[in-house]
Amino acid sequence: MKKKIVNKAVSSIFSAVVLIGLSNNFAFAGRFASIMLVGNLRGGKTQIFRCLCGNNYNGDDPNAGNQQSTTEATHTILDLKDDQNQPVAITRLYDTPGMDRYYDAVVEMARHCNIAVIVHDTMQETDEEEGRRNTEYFSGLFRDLHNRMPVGGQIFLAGSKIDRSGENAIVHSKNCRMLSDVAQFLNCRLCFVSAKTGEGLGDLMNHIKTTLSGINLPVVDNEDTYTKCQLIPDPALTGRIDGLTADKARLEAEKAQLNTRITALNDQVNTLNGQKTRVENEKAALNGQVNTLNNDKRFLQTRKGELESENSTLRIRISALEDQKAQLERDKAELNRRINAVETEKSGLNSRIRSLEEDLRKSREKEKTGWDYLPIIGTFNIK
Ligand SMILES: Nc1nc2c(ncn2[C@@H]2O[C@H](COP(=O)(O)OP(=O)(O)OP(=O)(O)O)[C@@H](O)[C@H]2O)c(=O)[nH]1
Ligand SMILES: [Mg+2]
Repeated sequence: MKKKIVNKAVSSIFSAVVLIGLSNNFAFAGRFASIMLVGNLRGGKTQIFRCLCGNNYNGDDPNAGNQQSTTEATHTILDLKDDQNQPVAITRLYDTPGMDRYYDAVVEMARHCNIAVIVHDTMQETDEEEGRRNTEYFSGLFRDLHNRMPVGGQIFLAGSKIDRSGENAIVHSKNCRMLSDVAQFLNCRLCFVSAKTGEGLGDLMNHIKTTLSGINLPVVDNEDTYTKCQLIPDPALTGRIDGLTADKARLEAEKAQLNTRITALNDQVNTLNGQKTRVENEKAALNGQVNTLNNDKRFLQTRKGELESENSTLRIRISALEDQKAQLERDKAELNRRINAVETEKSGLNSRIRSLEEDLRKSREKEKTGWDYLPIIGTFNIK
């Protein structure tokens, strides 16, 4: 009986161990993840991809065929395990092309990816304008990826080629600073790696594993979407893209010409506006003068009215004075006539006085001489 109980206990423990083991296996065997390396041209994605897949860096080998840009999304399946060699996820790691014309197709891939690693060359020559464009590019890429990634998806930033930092410390630190600003702004993880020396790749892989362990992953692998050659454009499309690129270049040239014309026209408009302002100022000044002159005119018209009424008063007075003058002339003529009459009377009287005096003198002579006539010795006049 005792032996039976012991056997039963042993077989229960054994079945429990087997069950736990199996359940662990099933749990992890069914976790499938996808990771994409994304970023701009020549950033170092393909070399990082090679190294994460367990291959050697061959970026400096001219015969390796890796000097050319990637034109296809390729993937390798990695069976990721943690430090305790426990399975993390069966992972499709995708390398993607960095050329602009694949941008839309590449961001569409994010719909299937749980992690996207944005790779940027820390040795990229960057002036202020370029730095601003890079920051905009990262923000736009982050937004486009984030909008498409499944729930729980994570985006990392990876600064690449750090083995070259000694070649130009200023450029390197500029790019590192820009990346850490972007990472802080977008609140995403940043690591620095070199595919050439392997530096930082272990950290990157650890971040990937830790992140995948915390994400709810699909239990069925149905995302075998982006196989090799998936993104090679068909010749008809390439021709069309080339045509559109040529059109775009032509339109941009036209746009530049139009912008130049617009600038010239704006200059003319500014000049004309300047002239208009001057003319308007002159007009305002002239209007001021016109107002002053109108005021003067009103004043002069009033004054003219006053003077005209004074004039008519004076005319009336003049005509009255002329009447008076005519009367005076008439009175004067009358007086002259009377003076003449008096003169005539006076000369008549003088003649009479003289004749009387003659008579008197004669009579005195006669008295003295007894003569009727004596020569005249002197005369006197009555005045
Ligand atoms: N010194 C150094 N050079 C590297 C490193 N990684 C890449 N390179 C160089 O950069 C070149 C471009 O690297 P790729 O990995 O092809 O870049 P990519 O991002 O895949 O480029 P696209 O496919 O055009 O988008 C390589 O040919 C190497 O010459 C690195 O870690 N260190
Ligand atoms: Mg590449």
